[in-house]
Amino acid sequence: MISDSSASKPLAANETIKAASNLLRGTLVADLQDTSTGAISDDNGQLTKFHGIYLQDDRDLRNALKKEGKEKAFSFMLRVRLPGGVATPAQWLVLDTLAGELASPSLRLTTRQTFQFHGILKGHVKPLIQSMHQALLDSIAACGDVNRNVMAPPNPERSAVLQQVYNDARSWSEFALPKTHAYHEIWLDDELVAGGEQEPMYGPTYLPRKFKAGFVLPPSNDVDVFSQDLGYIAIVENGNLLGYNVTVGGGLGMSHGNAETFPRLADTLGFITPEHVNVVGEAVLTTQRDHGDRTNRKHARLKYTIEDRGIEWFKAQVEARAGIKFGPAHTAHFNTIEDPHGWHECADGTSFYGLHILSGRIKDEAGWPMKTALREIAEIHTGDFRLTPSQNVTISGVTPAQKPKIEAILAKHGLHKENERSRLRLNAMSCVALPTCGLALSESERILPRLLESLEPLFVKAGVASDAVSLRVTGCPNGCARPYLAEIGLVGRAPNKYALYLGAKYNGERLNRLAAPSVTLEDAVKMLAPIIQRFGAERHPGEGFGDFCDRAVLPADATFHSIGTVATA
Ligand code: SRM
Ligand code: SF4
Repeated sequence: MISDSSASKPLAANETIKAASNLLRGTLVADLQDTSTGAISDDNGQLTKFHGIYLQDDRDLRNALKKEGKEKAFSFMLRVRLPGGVATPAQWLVLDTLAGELASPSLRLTTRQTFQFHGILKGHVKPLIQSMHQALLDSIAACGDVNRNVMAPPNPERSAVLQQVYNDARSWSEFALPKTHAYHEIWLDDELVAGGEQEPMYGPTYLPRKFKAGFVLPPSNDVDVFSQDLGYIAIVENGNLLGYNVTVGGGLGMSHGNAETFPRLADTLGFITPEHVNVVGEAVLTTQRDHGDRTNRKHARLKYTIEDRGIEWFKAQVEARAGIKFGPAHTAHFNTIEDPHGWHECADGTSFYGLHILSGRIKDEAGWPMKTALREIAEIHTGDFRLTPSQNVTISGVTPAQKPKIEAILAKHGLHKENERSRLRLNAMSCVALPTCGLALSESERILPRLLESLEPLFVKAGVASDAVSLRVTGCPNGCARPYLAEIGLVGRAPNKYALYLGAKYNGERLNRLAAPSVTLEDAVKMLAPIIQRFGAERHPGEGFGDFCDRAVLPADATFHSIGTVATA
C-alpha cells in the first residue's frame, strides 16, 4: 500500500525495478557473464545492493580515462553482514586473505560494525562470496531497501546482560532477513527455486527505503541509538535485563539545498519485555512498508513517515500490528559514545583490548602495519573480534596465557601506541568518500589525518587535550559517519568546501547546528581556534565541548537547517 498523501504520484523508479526483479534476481546471472564491460546494468546495480554489493568506479582515474575514451575503472564494493560486529579469528583470516587476493587489498571497518571490501573486479565478486560462505559469512541485506546490519553493544565485557542484548540483536537480524533464495542461486550456484517463494514480511517490493536497527546498553550510547530507524535501549535492574525502551524514526541523511530533507533523532514509543523484540520490530517494519513514501526516495525513510503522520498514529499502528501495549518508557541515562581502549579485565577472567583504527582502515603502510598485526593476532587468538560503531576493533576473550603474546605483537608493530593518541583522534570518524564513493562531493577519510594534525595542537594549547571530543567528517550530506551527532561535524559540499556543524551533545542525545555553511578545511580550523581557546578558559565544570558550543558559541537562533545548493564534484 502507498501512503495516502502520495497515492496519486508515480512510483519511484526503484519500485518498478524491485517489482520486476523476481525477488531480487533481475538479469544478474547473464550480466555477470558479460565480460565486455567491468560494469553491470543500472537496474541490476540497484538489485545487487540487496546482496550487499555496489558498483563503483575509481574516481581518481575518471577524468584521465574519459580523455582516453576508455571505460571507467569499474569495481565493486562488498559489505559483509555481521550483526553486532562479532567475527571469529578464522573469519578474520579469511577476510584478510580475500582482501589481498580478490580486492583492494585493504579492509574497511564501517560505522555500522562490519567489514567492507573495495576494488573487487566483476569476475572476482562470485569467488569472493563463495569463499566468505565457507567461513559462514555472507553479505545478504547488508545494503538495499531492507533491514540492514543490526548494531549491538560491542563492549566485550562478557556479562550475561550484554550477551542477552547481543542475542536479541542477532535474533532480530535473522528474523528480518529477506526470504528470497536469489543470493544463494546467483552467487553460490544453488539450485534455481522456480516460483513458490514468498517474502511474508517484506512483500515483493521490500521496503520503500533502507531500514536500520540498533541495540544499546546504557550508559554507553556507542551505537548512536537515536540515529536508528528502530532502536532498542536495554533496561537493566540489579543485573537483570528487564526489557527495552523502543525508539523509532531516527535518520541522518539529507540533501544540500533541499529543506524537506533533514536529520532527525528518534522518538521513544515505550517499554517492552524482551520476548516482544521481534514482534514489535516486525510491526514497525511493516507499518513503514505499508505507509512509507514509495514515490520519492528522498522522502522515503521511516523518519518522514513519522514526521508526516505523527508519533501517536505510528504507535497505534505498531501496537495494533504487534498485539501489545507499550509500557511507560523507563529512565535511561547515556554518558558516552566512546569505545573502551586498551586492556580491560572481564568478570570471567578473560581480558579484552580495544584498538583504535583511524577511519577503520585496515592496511599496511610504513610505520603503521595494521593489517599484518591483526592477521598475526588472528592466527593465535582464541576469543573473538568485535567491531565497534566508531570504526575500531576490540580483541575480546583474551586468556591470561595469550595476553602477553598479543601484547608482544602489538608492541612489535608499534601499535600499542595507537591508543595513546589524543582523545579527539580516538573519537574521530570519517566516511569513506573519495575515491570509491560515487556520491562524495569532497574528501573525507583521506583528509582526516591532516585535519587532526591541525586541530590537536589547538586542544593542547587550550589545556583541554585530555577531553573526549567527537569529530566526524563526511564527504557529502548523507551522513555516513553520523556527523550531525558530532560536537564538531564537517559535511562536504564541494571540493575542499564543508559545512561546519557544532554543538551536538557528546552522548548522542542532541543534534548539532550549522555554524558555517561553506568553509575550506583551513578556514574551519581558523574558526575553531578561538572557540577551542575559549572552551579551555570559560567552560563550566564538567561541560563538554558540544555543550559549551551550544551554550556559549552558537547564536540562539542557529537552527539545524539545510544549506544552499552546491556544485557537484
Ligand atoms: Fe552510508 C550511501 C558508506 C553508514 C547514510 N553509504 C552510502 C554509499 C553506499 C554510497 C552510495 O550509495 O553509492 C557509501 C559507500 C562508500 C564506499 O565507497 O564504501 C556509504 N555508509 C557508508 C559506510 C561504509 C561509511 C563508513 O565510512 O563506515 C557505512 C556503512 C555502514 C554499514 O556497515 O552498513 C555507512 N550511511 C551510514 C550511516 C551511519 C549509520 O547507519 O549509522 C548513515 C546515516 C544514518 C542514516 O541512514 O540515516 C548513512 N549512506 C547514507 C545515505 C543517506 C540515506 C538517507 O536517508 O538520506 C546514503 C545515500 C542513499 O541511501 O541514497 C548512503
Ligand atoms: Fe559517500 Fe557521502 Fe556516505 Fe561519505 S557520507 S560515504 S561521501 S555517501
